[in-house]
Amino acid sequence: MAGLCRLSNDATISDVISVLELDGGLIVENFLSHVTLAGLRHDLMPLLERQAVGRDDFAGTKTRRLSALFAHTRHAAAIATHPLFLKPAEHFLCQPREVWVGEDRVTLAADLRIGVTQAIQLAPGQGRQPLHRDDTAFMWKHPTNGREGRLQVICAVSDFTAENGGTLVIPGSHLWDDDRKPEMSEAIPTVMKAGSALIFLGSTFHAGGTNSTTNEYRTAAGMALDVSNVRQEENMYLSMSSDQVASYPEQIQRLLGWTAGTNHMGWVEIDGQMMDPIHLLGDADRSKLKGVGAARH
Ligand SMILES: O=C(O)CCC(=O)C(=O)O
Ligand SMILES: [Fe+2]
Repeated sequence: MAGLCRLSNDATISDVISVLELDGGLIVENFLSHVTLAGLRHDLMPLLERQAVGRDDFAGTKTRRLSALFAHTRHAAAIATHPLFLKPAEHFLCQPREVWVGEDRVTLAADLRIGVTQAIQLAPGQGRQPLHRDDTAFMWKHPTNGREGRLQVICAVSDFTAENGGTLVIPGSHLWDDDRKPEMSEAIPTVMKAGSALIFLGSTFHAGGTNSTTNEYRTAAGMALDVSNVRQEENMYLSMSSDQVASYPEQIQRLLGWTAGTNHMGWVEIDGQMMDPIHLLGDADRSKLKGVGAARH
Protein backbone atom coordinates (compact mmCIF):
# COMPACT_ATOMS: atom_id res chain seq x y z
CA MET A 1 0.00 0.00 0.00
CA ALA A 2 1.35 3.46 -0.84
CA GLY A 3 2.35 5.63 2.12
CA LEU A 4 0.73 8.86 3.20
CA CYS A 5 1.16 11.87 0.93
CA ARG A 6 4.31 13.81 1.88
CA LEU A 7 4.81 17.54 1.33
CA SER A 8 7.92 19.55 2.04
CA ASN A 9 7.84 22.48 4.43
CA ASP A 10 7.79 24.95 1.53
CA ALA A 11 4.42 23.59 0.37
CA THR A 12 1.62 26.14 0.16
CA ILE A 13 -1.36 26.30 2.51
CA SER A 14 -3.62 25.37 -0.40
CA ASP A 15 -1.46 22.27 -1.13
CA VAL A 16 -2.03 21.12 2.45
CA ILE A 17 -5.77 21.86 2.22
CA SER A 18 -6.11 19.94 -1.06
CA VAL A 19 -4.44 16.81 0.34
CA LEU A 20 -6.49 16.98 3.55
CA GLU A 21 -9.69 17.22 1.49
CA LEU A 22 -8.71 14.13 -0.48
CA ASP A 23 -6.95 11.89 2.06
CA GLY A 24 -7.80 13.38 5.48
CA GLY A 25 -4.13 13.35 6.49
CA LEU A 26 -0.58 13.98 5.28
CA ILE A 27 3.03 14.30 6.36
CA VAL A 28 4.81 17.68 6.25
CA GLU A 29 8.54 17.04 6.21
CA ASN A 30 10.80 19.21 8.40
CA PHE A 31 7.72 20.87 9.89
CA LEU A 32 9.65 21.94 13.01
CA SER A 33 12.71 24.17 12.91
CA HIS A 34 15.90 22.74 14.42
CA VAL A 35 15.50 25.15 17.33
CA THR A 36 11.94 24.03 18.07
CA LEU A 37 12.79 20.34 17.81
CA ALA A 38 15.81 20.72 20.09
CA GLY A 39 13.75 22.84 22.52
CA LEU A 40 10.91 20.30 22.66
CA ARG A 41 13.40 17.52 23.35
CA HIS A 42 15.16 19.53 26.03
CA ASP A 43 11.96 20.55 27.80
CA LEU A 44 9.81 17.42 27.43
CA MET A 45 12.10 14.38 27.56
CA PRO A 46 13.06 14.68 31.26
CA LEU A 47 9.40 15.32 32.20
CA LEU A 48 8.15 12.35 30.16
CA GLU A 49 10.62 10.10 31.93
CA ARG A 50 8.89 10.88 35.22
CA GLN A 51 5.33 10.31 33.98
CA ALA A 52 3.43 7.14 34.86
CA VAL A 53 2.38 4.82 32.05
CA GLY A 54 -1.26 4.62 30.97
CA ARG A 55 -3.78 2.39 32.71
CA ASP A 56 -5.72 1.02 29.75
CA ASP A 57 -5.28 -0.08 26.16
CA PHE A 58 -6.31 3.27 24.75
CA ALA A 59 -3.87 5.32 26.85
CA GLY A 60 -1.30 2.51 26.44
CA THR A 61 0.12 0.53 29.32
CA LYS A 62 3.66 1.09 27.98
CA THR A 63 2.99 4.69 26.94
CA ARG A 64 3.87 7.86 28.81
CA ARG A 65 1.80 10.97 28.15
CA LEU A 66 2.49 14.53 29.21
CA SER A 67 -0.30 17.08 28.71
CA ALA A 68 -0.60 20.86 29.39
CA LEU A 69 2.34 21.40 27.03
CA PHE A 70 2.13 25.20 27.21
CA ALA A 71 2.85 24.92 30.93
CA HIS A 72 5.97 22.87 30.17
CA THR A 73 7.54 24.27 27.01
CA ARG A 74 7.40 27.63 25.25
CA HIS A 75 8.20 25.77 22.02
CA ALA A 76 4.57 24.60 21.94
CA ALA A 77 3.74 28.06 20.54
CA ALA A 78 5.66 27.38 17.31
CA ILE A 79 3.53 24.28 16.70
CA ALA A 80 0.20 26.07 17.27
CA THR A 81 1.08 29.02 15.03
CA HIS A 82 2.82 27.09 12.24
CA PRO A 83 1.14 28.41 9.06
CA LEU A 84 0.80 24.92 7.54
CA PHE A 85 -1.22 23.88 10.60
CA LEU A 86 -2.99 27.07 11.68
CA LYS A 87 -4.12 28.25 8.24
CA PRO A 88 -5.62 24.92 7.09
CA ALA A 89 -7.33 24.75 10.51
CA GLU A 90 -8.88 28.18 9.86
CA HIS A 91 -9.97 26.99 6.43
CA PHE A 92 -11.68 23.81 7.66
CA LEU A 93 -13.02 25.01 11.01
CA CYS A 94 -13.83 28.73 10.86
CA GLN A 95 -16.64 28.75 8.36
CA PRO A 96 -18.89 31.81 8.58
CA ARG A 97 -22.62 31.45 9.36
CA GLU A 98 -25.38 33.98 8.76
CA VAL A 99 -27.87 34.33 11.61
CA TRP A 100 -30.78 36.64 12.34
CA VAL A 101 -30.50 38.99 15.31
CA GLY A 102 -33.71 41.05 15.28
CA GLU A 103 -33.79 42.92 11.97
CA ASP A 104 -30.16 42.24 11.21
CA ARG A 105 -28.58 39.46 9.23
CA VAL A 106 -25.31 38.96 11.12
CA THR A 107 -22.32 36.90 10.02
CA LEU A 108 -20.66 34.90 12.76
CA ALA A 109 -17.58 32.77 12.33
CA ALA A 110 -16.33 30.39 14.98
CA ASP A 111 -12.62 30.69 15.63
CA LEU A 112 -9.99 28.29 16.90
CA ARG A 113 -9.08 26.90 20.29
CA ILE A 114 -6.23 24.63 21.25
CA GLY A 115 -8.22 21.56 22.29
CA VAL A 116 -5.51 19.11 23.35
CA THR A 117 -1.75 19.29 23.89
CA GLN A 118 0.13 16.09 24.57
CA ALA A 119 3.53 14.50 24.24
CA ILE A 120 3.18 10.76 23.69
CA GLN A 121 6.03 8.33 24.19
CA LEU A 122 5.63 4.68 23.20
CA ALA A 123 8.07 2.36 24.96
CA PRO A 124 9.22 -0.94 23.45
CA GLY A 125 6.48 -3.50 23.96
CA GLN A 126 3.58 -1.09 23.47
CA GLY A 127 0.75 -2.71 21.53
CA ARG A 128 -1.47 -1.01 18.95
CA GLN A 129 -4.06 1.53 20.06
CA PRO A 130 -7.67 0.95 18.89
CA LEU A 131 -8.47 2.77 15.64
CA HIS A 132 -10.52 5.88 16.42
CA ARG A 133 -11.46 9.37 15.32
CA ASP A 134 -10.21 12.29 17.43
CA ASP A 135 -13.49 14.19 17.01
CA THR A 136 -15.28 11.41 18.92
CA ALA A 137 -15.26 13.56 22.08
CA PHE A 138 -17.50 16.09 20.29
CA MET A 139 -19.92 13.30 19.24
CA TRP A 140 -19.49 14.70 15.73
CA LYS A 141 -21.64 13.42 12.87
CA HIS A 142 -20.02 11.69 9.86
CA PRO A 143 -19.65 12.31 7.06
CA THR A 144 -18.96 15.85 8.11
CA ASN A 145 -19.86 17.27 4.69
CA GLY A 146 -16.98 19.68 5.09
CA ARG A 147 -17.92 20.79 8.59
CA GLU A 148 -14.90 19.61 10.55
CA GLY A 149 -14.41 20.07 14.29
CA ARG A 150 -10.69 19.46 14.69
CA LEU A 151 -7.34 19.55 12.92
CA GLN A 152 -4.65 17.54 14.69
CA VAL A 153 -0.87 17.60 14.38
CA ILE A 154 1.50 14.92 15.67
CA CYS A 155 5.10 16.12 15.47
CA ALA A 156 7.84 13.51 15.47
CA VAL A 157 10.22 14.29 18.33
CA SER A 158 12.04 11.03 17.53
CA ASP A 159 11.99 9.23 14.17
CA PHE A 160 8.68 7.47 13.44
CA THR A 161 8.95 4.06 11.76
CA ALA A 162 6.50 1.29 10.92
CA GLU A 163 8.26 -0.82 13.56
CA ASN A 164 8.39 1.65 16.48
CA GLY A 165 4.72 2.64 16.43
CA GLY A 166 4.50 5.42 13.81
CA THR A 167 0.83 6.52 13.91
CA LEU A 168 -1.49 4.32 11.80
CA VAL A 169 -3.80 6.31 9.52
CA ILE A 170 -6.61 5.29 7.18
CA PRO A 171 -6.49 7.72 4.25
CA GLY A 172 -9.93 8.69 3.00
CA SER A 173 -11.69 7.58 6.19
CA HIS A 174 -12.70 11.19 6.95
CA LEU A 175 -15.36 10.68 4.28
CA TRP A 176 -16.91 7.58 5.85
CA ASP A 177 -20.24 7.54 7.63
CA ASP A 178 -20.67 6.58 11.27
CA ASP A 179 -21.56 2.96 10.49
CA ARG A 180 -18.40 2.15 8.55
CA LYS A 181 -16.06 0.13 10.80
CA PRO A 182 -12.32 0.76 10.40
CA GLU A 183 -10.15 -2.30 9.70
CA MET A 184 -6.46 -2.63 10.52
CA SER A 185 -5.80 -3.86 6.97
CA GLU A 186 -6.76 -0.37 5.73
CA ALA A 187 -4.34 1.53 8.01
CA ILE A 188 -0.87 2.65 6.96
CA PRO A 189 1.94 3.65 9.31
CA THR A 190 3.33 7.17 9.48
CA VAL A 191 7.01 6.96 8.62
CA MET A 192 8.83 10.24 9.16
CA LYS A 193 12.03 11.72 10.53
CA ALA A 194 12.18 13.64 13.78
CA GLY A 195 11.02 17.20 13.07
CA SER A 196 8.42 16.14 10.49
CA ALA A 197 4.71 16.12 11.31
CA LEU A 198 1.53 14.20 10.59
CA ILE A 199 -1.47 16.53 10.13
CA PHE A 200 -4.96 15.03 10.00
CA LEU A 201 -8.61 15.92 10.34
CA GLY A 202 -10.54 15.00 13.48
CA SER A 203 -12.72 12.74 11.33
CA THR A 204 -9.82 10.59 10.06
CA PHE A 205 -9.40 7.13 11.63
CA HIS A 206 -5.96 6.55 13.14
CA ALA A 207 -4.22 4.87 16.08
CA GLY A 208 -0.88 4.80 17.80
CA GLY A 209 1.03 1.89 16.22
CA THR A 210 2.73 -1.15 17.74
CA ASN A 211 6.25 -0.85 19.14
CA SER A 212 6.91 -4.52 19.68
CA THR A 213 10.07 -5.32 17.73
CA THR A 214 12.37 -2.37 18.47
CA ASN A 215 14.24 -1.28 21.56
CA GLU A 216 13.65 2.40 20.87
CA TYR A 217 11.21 4.94 22.31
CA ARG A 218 8.87 6.68 19.86
CA THR A 219 8.19 10.22 21.04
CA ALA A 220 5.63 12.67 19.65
CA ALA A 221 4.37 16.14 20.51
CA GLY A 222 0.74 16.48 19.48
CA MET A 223 -1.74 19.30 19.47
CA ALA A 224 -5.30 19.83 18.27
CA LEU A 225 -6.90 23.00 16.96
CA ASP A 226 -10.64 22.81 17.56
CA VAL A 227 -13.56 24.89 16.37
CA SER A 228 -14.55 27.33 19.13
CA ASN A 229 -18.17 26.19 19.38
CA VAL A 230 -17.17 22.95 21.08
CA ARG A 231 -15.69 22.61 24.53
CA GLN A 232 -11.91 22.14 24.60
CA GLU A 233 -11.22 18.47 25.30
CA GLU A 234 -8.31 19.29 27.63
CA ASN A 235 -9.37 21.72 30.32
CA MET A 236 -6.88 24.53 29.68
CA TYR A 237 -8.30 26.72 32.47
CA LEU A 238 -7.36 24.11 35.08
CA SER A 239 -4.13 23.03 33.35
CA MET A 240 -2.38 26.40 33.47
CA SER A 241 -2.41 29.34 35.85
CA SER A 242 -3.55 32.70 34.46
CA ASP A 243 0.02 33.99 35.00
CA GLN A 244 1.34 31.21 32.77
CA VAL A 245 -1.22 32.08 30.08
CA ALA A 246 -0.47 35.81 30.42
CA SER A 247 3.22 35.15 29.73
CA TYR A 248 2.39 34.18 26.12
CA PRO A 249 1.58 36.54 23.20
CA GLU A 250 -2.07 37.49 22.83
CA GLN A 251 -2.56 35.13 19.87
CA ILE A 252 -1.64 32.16 22.07
CA GLN A 253 -3.70 33.46 25.01
CA ARG A 254 -6.75 33.53 22.76
CA LEU A 255 -5.99 30.12 21.23
CA LEU A 256 -5.75 28.70 24.76
CA GLY A 257 -9.34 29.84 25.27
CA TRP A 258 -9.02 33.26 26.89
CA THR A 259 -11.33 34.86 24.36
CA ALA A 260 -14.99 35.05 23.52
CA GLY A 261 -14.39 35.26 19.77
CA THR A 262 -17.00 36.59 17.37
CA ASN A 263 -19.54 33.95 18.39
CA HIS A 264 -19.46 35.03 22.06
CA MET A 265 -18.43 31.68 23.55
CA GLY A 266 -16.63 31.93 26.87
CA TRP A 267 -17.40 35.47 28.07
CA VAL A 268 -16.91 36.38 31.69
CA GLU A 269 -18.62 39.05 33.77
CA ILE A 270 -16.39 42.08 34.43
CA ASP A 271 -17.87 45.19 36.08
CA GLY A 272 -21.40 43.90 35.46
CA GLN A 273 -20.82 43.36 31.71
CA MET A 274 -20.34 40.25 29.60
CA MET A 275 -16.71 40.68 28.62
CA ASP A 276 -13.98 38.99 26.63
CA PRO A 277 -11.82 37.17 29.21
CA ILE A 278 -8.64 38.39 27.51
CA HIS A 279 -9.11 41.56 29.61
CA LEU A 280 -8.46 39.57 32.78
CA LEU A 281 -4.90 38.93 31.59
CA GLY A 282 -3.87 42.49 30.82
CA ASP A 283 -4.11 45.88 32.47
CA ALA A 284 -6.54 47.56 30.04
CA ASP A 285 -8.85 50.31 31.40
CA ARG A 286 -11.89 48.08 31.89
CA SER A 287 -14.39 50.94 32.05
CA LYS A 288 -13.75 51.68 28.35
CA LEU A 289 -14.24 48.12 27.15
CA LYS A 290 -17.27 47.01 25.13
CA GLY A 291 -19.17 43.90 26.20
CA VAL A 292 -19.19 40.85 23.94
CA GLY A 293 -22.82 41.39 22.99
CA ALA A 294 -21.89 44.72 21.38
CA ALA A 295 -21.20 43.02 18.05
CA ARG A 296 -24.79 41.78 18.01
CA HIS A 297 -26.33 45.27 17.98
O1 LIG B 1 0.51 8.13 19.56
C1 LIG B 1 -0.02 8.17 18.46
O2 LIG B 1 0.60 7.93 17.41
C2 LIG B 1 -1.49 8.52 18.30
C3 LIG B 1 -2.21 8.66 19.61
C4 LIG B 1 -3.64 9.00 19.45
O3 LIG B 1 -4.17 9.00 18.38
C5 LIG B 1 -4.46 9.36 20.60
O4 LIG B 1 -4.04 9.12 21.76
O5 LIG B 1 -5.59 9.87 20.39
FE1 LIG C 1 -6.10 9.90 18.39
